[in-house]
Amino acid sequence: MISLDDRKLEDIVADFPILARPTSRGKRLVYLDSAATSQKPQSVIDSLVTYYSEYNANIHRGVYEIAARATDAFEAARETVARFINAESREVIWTRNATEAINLVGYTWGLQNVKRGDVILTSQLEHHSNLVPWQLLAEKTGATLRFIPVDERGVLDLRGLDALLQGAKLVAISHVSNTLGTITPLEDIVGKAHAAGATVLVDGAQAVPHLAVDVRALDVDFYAFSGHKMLGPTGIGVLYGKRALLEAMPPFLAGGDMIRKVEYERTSFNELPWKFEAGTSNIADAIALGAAVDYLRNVGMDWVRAHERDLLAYALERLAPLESRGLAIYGPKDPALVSGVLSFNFADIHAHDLASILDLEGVCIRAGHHCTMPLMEKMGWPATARASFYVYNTVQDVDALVDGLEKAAKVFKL
Ligand code: 7TS
Repeated sequence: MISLDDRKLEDIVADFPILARPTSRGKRLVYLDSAATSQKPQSVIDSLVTYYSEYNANIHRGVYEIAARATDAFEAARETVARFINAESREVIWTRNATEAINLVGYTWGLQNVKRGDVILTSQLEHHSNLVPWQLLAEKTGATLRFIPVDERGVLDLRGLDALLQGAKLVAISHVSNTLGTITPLEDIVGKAHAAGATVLVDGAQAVPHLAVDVRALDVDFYAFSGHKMLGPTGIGVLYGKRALLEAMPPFLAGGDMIRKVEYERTSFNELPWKFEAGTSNIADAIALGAAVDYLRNVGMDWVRAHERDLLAYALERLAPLESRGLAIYGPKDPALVSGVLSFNFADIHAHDLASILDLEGVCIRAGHHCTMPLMEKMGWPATARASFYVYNTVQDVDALVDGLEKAAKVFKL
């Protein structure tokens, strides 16, 4: 049965000011689109306001007090994030988002290491951010793309993995699918990939917000994620890389801060992590991401995972009666295999119409291809409606979703 810890959950909900604001139609805001971006707790908002109102200054250069405070807070946030994923601080590179982190690897490690005839192995369920960069790299280098297939449930089929890994230089795979929420069994892939001589990059954009992630235990080489999906602000993301790999890589962007010594004809580069952080960094948002991680650590990632599993189980139970009226739920219906994502279609109602009807009730879901067009094409879904859960969602939110779907059934006379 569902064991939602109500007092704790009430306190969490109260930390998110946006959830207390009714919609323009006077409805309670039911936010079920955290896979697109999460809401922000007051502590994260305060962190931004405090930086700009108390110690806004550029970092790594000013000697005055507020510049030193800004530098300290910026580097402390890096340490907080590093500890959260069990990395060293110098292995945590700030980027704008997961997309930029993945592209950074493509343009540096990729162009340096991937050669004609090499194989880049990815999967059929990737977000475009973990597909298009590898298409570009393959085009530039003459490498070949290969795909781990997904079965009809949307689960990776690893039976042919050994053959797929032959000749692989890179395995680029998501930790959690944004469209279906399926969790990739990385432990079944990473060891084999390394044994085959491949480097492993994991797109963790949908994992770090929802699961306890330990990059060292996973033994991945690169791991990319975004701050805005994990209670942090937009515009800040992370590339984790194993130190030896990052040290051997050429820089990505060039300019200030990433240098040690510049002469007219040549430059020597800064040490890690700053070698990869050219120009003025996103100081405020990095600091606020540190505040978001503090918040998540306080809540506890085990609690986050258990809470989302409970919500998903509850949603599956509440939605089951609608299946006889044409509700199709995609992905494995097993909360142990899935993070807090629920993708569905309802009879022949277009997903966008469903999302619009739910919006009238204050329920925010996403409809479309979720930046996984090849997966949608393969599965034969023109679009899906997607509800995604996070720390601040409640059973009442799930009830509002179900009520909204009942309304849609009435409108469409199902
Ligand atoms: N990888 C995965 C698995 C994602 O879900 C997303 C964003 C990205 C990469 C890119 O993240 P960004 O922060 O660099 O944009 N996914 C979604 C989504 O599912 N709905 O909106 C954005």
